[in-house]
Amino acid sequence: MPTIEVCFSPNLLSLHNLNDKIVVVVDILRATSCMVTALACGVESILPLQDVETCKSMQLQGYLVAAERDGKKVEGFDLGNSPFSYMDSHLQGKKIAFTTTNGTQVIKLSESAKQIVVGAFLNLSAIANYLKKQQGDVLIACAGWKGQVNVEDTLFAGALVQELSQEFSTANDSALLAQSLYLTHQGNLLAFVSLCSHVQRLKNLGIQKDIEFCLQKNVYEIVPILQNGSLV
Ligand code: 3SL
Repeated sequence: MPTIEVCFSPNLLSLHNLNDKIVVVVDILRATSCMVTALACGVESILPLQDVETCKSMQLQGYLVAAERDGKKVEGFDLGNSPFSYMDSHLQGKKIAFTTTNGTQVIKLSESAKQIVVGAFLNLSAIANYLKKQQGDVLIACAGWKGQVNVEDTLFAGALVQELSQEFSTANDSALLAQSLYLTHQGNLLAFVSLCSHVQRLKNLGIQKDIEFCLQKNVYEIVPILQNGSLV
């Protein structure tokens, strides 16, 4: 039976051997929710990048550029980090270079993985079905916040563990911890997530709508996969 485990913070990724794992990167609020939305709405590809300057320079190569730092769109960029801004027919067929505070950092840190896919509540079942077919060991890599653990990514990890519990065995206690948290709060994810630090941090930015959207399950069927450095 393949195994499933959870890495709660990017600072713990070095404890894992990634090259024999499928890594599911998750940043529920809001990077991976945006990526799933953008690709589901017809964006051709997303190039995840770590720094703002490199991202901006991709404009010269015909990319639209998207950047978020500390929850805000970076000045001078085409797009920020709200899933609603990616539901735009003008973005269909476009390539987007994307950098965010935590989400795109984890994708880069996971580059030695056998494969990287991007997960969110929005594509939970699609990711679970994909992983069942692959039959390989899985690591769920939570973006957290600047190296710290967070509630919303851990809840997603628990939901995915729950979906896969018949087909995968747990490699260590991490999957069990996340699953137990999810099972406790699955009846009202929004109430629990509303207490979390990132929501408190984002309160002044007026993104309640984004938070509610990002907690919806199975809105999209898409499984974004990193291929040649870009998510498609
Ligand atoms: O940290 C990130 O990558 C972002 O998703 C954070 S925010 O939701 O845009 O604040």
